[in-house]
Amino acid sequence: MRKLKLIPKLLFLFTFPLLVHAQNNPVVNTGNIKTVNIAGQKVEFTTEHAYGELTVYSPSIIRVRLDQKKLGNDFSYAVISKPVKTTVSISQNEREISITTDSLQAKITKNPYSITFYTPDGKIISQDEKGLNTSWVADEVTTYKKMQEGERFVGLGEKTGNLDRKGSGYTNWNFDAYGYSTGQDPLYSTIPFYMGIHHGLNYGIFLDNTYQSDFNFGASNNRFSSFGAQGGEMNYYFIYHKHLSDIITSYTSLTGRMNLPPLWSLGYQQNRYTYYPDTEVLRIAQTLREKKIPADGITLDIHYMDQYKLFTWDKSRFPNPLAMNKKLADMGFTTTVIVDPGIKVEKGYQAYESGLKENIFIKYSDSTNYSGQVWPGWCNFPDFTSEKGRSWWRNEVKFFANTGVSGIWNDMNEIATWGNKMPSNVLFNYDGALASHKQAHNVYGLQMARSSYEGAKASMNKRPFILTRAGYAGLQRYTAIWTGDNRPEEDHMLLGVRLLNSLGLSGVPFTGMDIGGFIGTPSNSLFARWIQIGAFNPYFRNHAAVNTQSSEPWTHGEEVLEISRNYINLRYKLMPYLYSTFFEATQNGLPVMRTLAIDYTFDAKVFDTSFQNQYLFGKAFMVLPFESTKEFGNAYFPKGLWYDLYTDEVQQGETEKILRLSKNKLPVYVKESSIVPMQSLVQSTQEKPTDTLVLHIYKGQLNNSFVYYEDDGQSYNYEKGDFYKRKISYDAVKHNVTFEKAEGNFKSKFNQLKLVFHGFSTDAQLNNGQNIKDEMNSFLAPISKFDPQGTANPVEGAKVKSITLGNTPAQFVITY
Ligand code: NBV
Repeated sequence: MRKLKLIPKLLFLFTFPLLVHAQNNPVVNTGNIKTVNIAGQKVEFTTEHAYGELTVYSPSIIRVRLDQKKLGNDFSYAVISKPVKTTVSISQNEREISITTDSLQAKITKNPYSITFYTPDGKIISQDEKGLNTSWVADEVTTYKKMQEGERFVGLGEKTGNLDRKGSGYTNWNFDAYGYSTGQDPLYSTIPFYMGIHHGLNYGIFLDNTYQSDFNFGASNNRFSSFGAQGGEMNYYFIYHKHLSDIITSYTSLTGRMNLPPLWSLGYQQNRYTYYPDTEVLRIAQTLREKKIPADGITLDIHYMDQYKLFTWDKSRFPNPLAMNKKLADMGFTTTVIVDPGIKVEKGYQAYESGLKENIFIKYSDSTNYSGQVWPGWCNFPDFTSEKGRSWWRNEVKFFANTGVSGIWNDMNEIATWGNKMPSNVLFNYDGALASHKQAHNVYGLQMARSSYEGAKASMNKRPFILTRAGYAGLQRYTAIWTGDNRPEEDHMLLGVRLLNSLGLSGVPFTGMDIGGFIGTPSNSLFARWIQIGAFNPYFRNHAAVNTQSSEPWTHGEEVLEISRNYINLRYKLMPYLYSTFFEATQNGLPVMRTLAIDYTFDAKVFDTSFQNQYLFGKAFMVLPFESTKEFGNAYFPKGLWYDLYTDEVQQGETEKILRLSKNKLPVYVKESSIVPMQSLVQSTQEKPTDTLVLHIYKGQLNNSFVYYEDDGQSYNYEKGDFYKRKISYDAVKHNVTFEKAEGNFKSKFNQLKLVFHGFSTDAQLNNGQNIKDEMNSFLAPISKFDPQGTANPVEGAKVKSITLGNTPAQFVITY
């Protein structure tokens, strides 16, 4: 009897803390599902504490939205595609809702709401962490996913740290990270997209929320990975494919792909903070030509402006910019200029007055213009999140077209102001939705780059080149990006490689870093190594800050000059390969610079911190970046055969090897079965190479293909069919190389085809019976002998089968 009396007391003791917990709990969970409405490819539901929606975007993409209030206006600066009509079956019972497409399944349990994604054959790809699911702490929303055994994480754009982000946490809040440390976070741009890898499976998650967002890949906890934001909806896209590359392709089907760049932007770019006056700019250009350093771009930093006022030229430094740019163009150079968003508050200054009149500046909540201090002093800032603001900027940007400029470099667009503390009560139009700084901050840079792109495209009558420092997911549609104010340090160079690789994983193929390091002067050997790596970066820019030693390739002595020239030469000879690789990026979103994690996702070695910097440049080249101070480097060769670029020596895959390093040679290997088109050396992309396209073919056991692409490199005529596109396939079983029928109306600049076979046995026969034994020379001579004058063709003397292509588009096959 006494025992029975005790029971209510004990119950009270146990439930009391729980009740208190429930009443005062600052964490609000979604709770149980209350109502469900299935409509086509969509499921709408309400839970105890939230509204939800799941939409099938494609067989491989499912979008999830959750909010504490009714789901708002569906607007995104990142996502440009609508759901594709697809076969999907959606059903429900008391316990769960099941969604099945041809490639993916999702199950939402109802009590409480929780979602799990499965492969078609029922393997768990990703699941909400039981008990945590999605919840809110005040306005902050977070989704927690169970940490799978052995799970790795890659991507998230411009983020420091290791290739495998397991154990780290990151914040997205675009930040002017001057001289950042190699572990600093956040940096300049925000791409809230990552991929998880475990048990031979991989998936992608894109959180499309522009507020400050936070990602946790097992930092300070052993339970979950999570993603969330300081405000707005939980709004994420779940993507599943068998291959990481297909996930990137799907992600870029949502956020868009890069446009074909102007060919000159793939050439070497000489920058400096700052070249002035005009005679100095011309001297630099002239010196590049005299020293036979191929180059295409000269970039002008802030000192070209009159007191840093946008859309002006300093009249004493640049009395006739049009004439200067014309002289540069005659030498084969193209000019890029910097722009910052801040418009100087100054009575009578054209851009300020017209901005005031058009009422395009961002404002405090009391409708007065926000002022912040940057280079010109106090400035107002155009609202690029309004069509009116963008249209104003597009119009102003005509100024550059009128003065012979072809590239626009968007700087300081995080927004950076002195003090870096723009108040939260500054308002942005947000395309009609009106948003606070908190919501608009991370998209400001993207919208500025977009406005520059649209303005330049409309006024320059050719493909413009746009570069940005800040951005948000989808930035690849408008602009290239570089990694800001890095340091001339060995580990910064390698961090730069990882930043570019990570941007590539996150849908951005056109990326670069300041070669040599921005803040300070690199050692001669560091500069040499960095420029070698730069030749294998998508955007190849040499830049240095004001008050540092000048950074042109000739400033580090004769030896470094020769090394620089060799690698810049190689870059120019590879232009047909590179341009075709960029074309591929426009088609499928795959990066030009590819971490090995893309092709060798389930090989643990590629994530090893000793090997994590290795990457593929396009499909064919594996680049091994090592510090310039090292005498030996530990290399990893993934599955397959790898040819030393310089000697053709073959390396078996799935092996490690200690390489002896030297200053004048960057270790680069070519993947078996590769097809690499090259051209003769030119001093700029405006110079015509000889009419022979040299095609290097590497023997291998894999089938492979390469889409060769060419057009005029500058106009939009390719949109009307003026291109030359030809698929070339290597068949390891049938022993042949097939040139498919050429597509497009463009007449190739190459009339001759020279085939160079690597690794074929000495008695191999071509289809015409010719013995190719004596022609099996290496791709490039050893670097010490390699093209020292910058004039010789590196494939001179190498093997070959020459074919006159004429303009015949017909298919032909070469057997070996
Ligand atoms: O415009 C000057 C610099 C520029 O050279 C650099 O590349 C940007 O990242 N800019 C930052 C302004 C601040 C430099 C301290």
